[in-house]
Amino acid sequence: MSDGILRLAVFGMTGAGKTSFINKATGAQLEVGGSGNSCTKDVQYGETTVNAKKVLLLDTPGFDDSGGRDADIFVEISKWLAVAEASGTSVDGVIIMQPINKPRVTDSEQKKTQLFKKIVGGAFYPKVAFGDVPTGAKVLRFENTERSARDVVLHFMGLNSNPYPRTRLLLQEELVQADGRLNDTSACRELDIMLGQKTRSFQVQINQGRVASTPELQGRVNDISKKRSWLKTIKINGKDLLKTFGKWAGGAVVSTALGLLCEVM
Ligand SMILES: Nc1nc2c(ncn2[C@@H]2O[C@H](COP(=O)(O)OP(=O)(O)OP(=O)(O)O)[C@@H](O)[C@H]2O)c(=O)[nH]1
Ligand SMILES: [Mg+2]
Repeated sequence: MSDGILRLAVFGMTGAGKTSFINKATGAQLEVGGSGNSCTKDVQYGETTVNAKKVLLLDTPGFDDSGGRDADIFVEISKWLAVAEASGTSVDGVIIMQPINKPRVTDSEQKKTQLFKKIVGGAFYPKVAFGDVPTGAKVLRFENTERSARDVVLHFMGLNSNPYPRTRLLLQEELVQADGRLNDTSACRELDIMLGQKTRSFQVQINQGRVASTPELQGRVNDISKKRSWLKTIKINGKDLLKTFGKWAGGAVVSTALGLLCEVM
């Protein structure tokens, strides 16, 4: 963007350390999770200045593999990206955080990485820092220190000469092409496949007597099915969202996610 603000979006599974990273990079004190529970509920951001340039780091709720809620998180991230697109705000880089303190990458993490790749799209990979190695993306290490967090930000600053060229994520492009129909995006299709696999795996476990068919489990299976149908009905219009959110706040900043945008409008 010609406004000279560097905007980076941070994605990753719950507990990957997204909020911790943003706190270290910016000195913010956003709430950080404890053992295993998903922490960040809404999109929020931290801001800082590096080399006299303003940097906004977008913190997103992590997918937590609980099924239905992953659909809600995906829709929230999609809305934010659509509003960003509608307001002419660029995403200058994406950081996909992956924990390295675990002995191996779980199947669920691998699937979610697949989903992030579909949100971001191959053309954007040069502006992605990743925990694994898709072609063109850069692997950077955050060591839970202020220094390493700043180094990550500096990496993106180096990539984005000023004025920062505008780049779109695949999901943003596809939403424009599909007139806002979320279901017509690669990422939504990927999520639908994942949710379908999740219900089938629950069903197989129940049928084989490996888990008891409790009302709680049945409830989760039903919730996922409902969310899959719901995803097919969603239409996201970034411009409309911008207006609606603006009204809620009487023209002022409503949520932290929009704060990121309102500052540049
Ligand atoms: N050892 C170590 N612990 C970390 C690191 N980053 C985060 N943690 C810890 O991991 C836990 C979760 O960190 P968060 O920053 O809340 O993770 P998150 O990705 O924002 O999680 P959600 O908001 O649930 O999506 C916290 O207890 C952190 O202290 C790291 O680099 N090293
Ligand atoms: Mg968080």
